[in-house]
Amino acid sequence: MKMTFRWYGSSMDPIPLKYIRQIPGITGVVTSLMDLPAGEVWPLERLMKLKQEVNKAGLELEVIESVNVHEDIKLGLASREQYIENYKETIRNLKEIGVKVICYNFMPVFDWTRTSLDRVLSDGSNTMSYDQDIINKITDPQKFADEIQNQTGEFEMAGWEPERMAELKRLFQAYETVSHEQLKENLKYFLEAILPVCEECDIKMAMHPDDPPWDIFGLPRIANSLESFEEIISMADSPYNCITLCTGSLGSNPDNHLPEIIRHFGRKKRIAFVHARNLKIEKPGKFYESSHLSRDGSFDMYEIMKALNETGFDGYIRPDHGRMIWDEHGRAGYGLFDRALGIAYLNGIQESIEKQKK
Ligand code: DNO
Repeated sequence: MKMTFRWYGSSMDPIPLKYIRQIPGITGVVTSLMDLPAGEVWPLERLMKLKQEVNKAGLELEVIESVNVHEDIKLGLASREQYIENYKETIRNLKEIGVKVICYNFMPVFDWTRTSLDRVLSDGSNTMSYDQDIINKITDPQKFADEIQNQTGEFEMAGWEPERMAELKRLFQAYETVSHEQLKENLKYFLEAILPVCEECDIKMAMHPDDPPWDIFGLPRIANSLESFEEIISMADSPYNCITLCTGSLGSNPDNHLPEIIRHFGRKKRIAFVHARNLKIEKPGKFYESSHLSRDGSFDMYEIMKALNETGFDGYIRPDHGRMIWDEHGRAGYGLFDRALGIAYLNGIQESIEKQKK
């Protein structure tokens, strides 16, 4: 498997590529053109430049996270046709720079959601947390979104694009008539349209689970369990219709048995990308993001890595959200230090699994 690191681009990420290059075992970065609104074609010229910059630092660029899906596609509006054509063109351009995997999600309106970005843990570090009781009390999602944006400092929340956040009211109204079944239909339509292009370009689509893995604010969510992903990979049956196995997103629902889900989709060769992180479930619907270490959180990271190895996983993996430690100032969840510690830890587990195999 290839160890990677999410990086937001030199104008948006305070972490220099040369630091990332020094993390043991790293092969490449996972990035995107974050300033482009969802639905636009990613220009080849900009992609070439990005690739050159990453390669010059001694790193590969084979995974994009994310090419965001325009809301009109998720809503199934007639205007989706143009956005789907644009998505196809972006896929073709990504092929030109050697990309192998595109991570995306199909969550209505909000991407990942947290209720706090800076909860202080007993060791003095800061972390992100989620509490469904807080969400249940929110009557105005716009106010909530503004508060979260205020906590991010100068960094925009990935997946919370300003142009989307600016029209929350309209979007909430538009989703009033979209059921879970309709959302699935719209996903199927999208996948059927783009997968032939993915096959032609040898690029896997890796769908990210809903985070948290249940409906929020009354919006339908459809990618949050073994069964729902089974439905998703079968609705458009192509080896390019794959999953981003995000341990933190799926695992915040304790009914999701992570090693079992990994074995299930790993055997089918449908896991293209892994987000490996840990979190501590405090009670149903309430959790905080811990260090990657198994005993700090609720997941057995050794069993997770073992399941990946057992199914011969040879895709891309990255540490996921880290805490803010050592007074680092950066993008919530995406600092350098704790994610680098996460990689060192995953490397250690991997080495011991490989030695035991021999
Ligand atoms: C948050 C990320 C998500 C993820 C998207 C994939 O930290 O895991 O924003 O990138 O959902 O499209």
